[in-house]
Amino acid sequence: MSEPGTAGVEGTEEPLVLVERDAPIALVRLNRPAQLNAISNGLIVALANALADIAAEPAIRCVIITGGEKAFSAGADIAEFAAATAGDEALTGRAAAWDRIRRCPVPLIAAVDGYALGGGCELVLTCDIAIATPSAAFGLPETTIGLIPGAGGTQRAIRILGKPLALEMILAGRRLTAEEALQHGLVSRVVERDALLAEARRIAGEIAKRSPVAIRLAREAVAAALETSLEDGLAREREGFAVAISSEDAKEGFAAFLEKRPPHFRGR
Ligand code: DAK
Repeated sequence: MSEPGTAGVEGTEEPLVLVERDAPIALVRLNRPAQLNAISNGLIVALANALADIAAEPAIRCVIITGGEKAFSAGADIAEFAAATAGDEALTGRAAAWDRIRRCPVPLIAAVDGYALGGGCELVLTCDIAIATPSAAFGLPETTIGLIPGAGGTQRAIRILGKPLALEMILAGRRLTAEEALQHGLVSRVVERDALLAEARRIAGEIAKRSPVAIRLAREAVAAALETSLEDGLAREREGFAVAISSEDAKEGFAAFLEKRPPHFRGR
């Protein structure tokens, strides 16, 4: 999974992301612990590649993205940025990798322990669902180093957290505790560290039980709420509903309910 010359631990062939497959769930762990999982170009490309590989495997129905105990991710690699300029190919490649992650066709669950700052917080905002331990801390401190969030933070934080809180985070460096993140809808649960992955797997397992067609259409309709007007979003929902109700999966879901048995969805 590692890219040439982008070893997780400098000078070694340690991969930048570790992938464990246990169908229907894959777990992807960011793996630059000495740099608090700072997002280098290599790391973001490795993550996008790992998700593309996983998305091509029909047996995998949900992906959990996690980091370490001290940090989910402390954000973009500042040392790398220090050597970059706006037109750099690496920066362009980084944006393309973020776009690929955003469009991942498989649901993503962020399981967050420790710092989720800058790009780390943006990765959480990009995931479908996020859960956290009580030690998690969320922030968008880019302006502290003269940058602005570059992976969707200015757009998603305001939609998810509302303007005053998003702007306090972006303009004044406010960090959210896990409880605050829960209260404001950035995460859906806070669980103890030793239960974090089990809880993420439990949620992933629930997603995997359901119709893949319905999951895909529901994600697309919900994404429209963040991306378009209410009118367009409602139209997208109506279109998705029409596709869902004509699917084999829906027929199976109705039959299973009426016959009082579990459904066997085939993703069609
Ligand atoms: N980059 C590089 N190295 C980092 C790092 C980072 N973001 N965060 C931590 N490290 C490294 C430290 O340099 C240190 O390395 P050594 O000195 O041991 O070699 C090691 O990780 C441990 O960090 P600390 O010694 O600082 O640990 P502390 O416990 O004292 O502090 C901290 C932890 C997380 C509070 C602190 O490390 C910190 O403030 N880190 C920086 C957080 C930050 O400012 N993040 C935002 C970065 S800007 C874009 C996409 C995304 C973005 C931009 C554009 N495009 C698609 C265009 C995103 C931008 C950002 O995220």
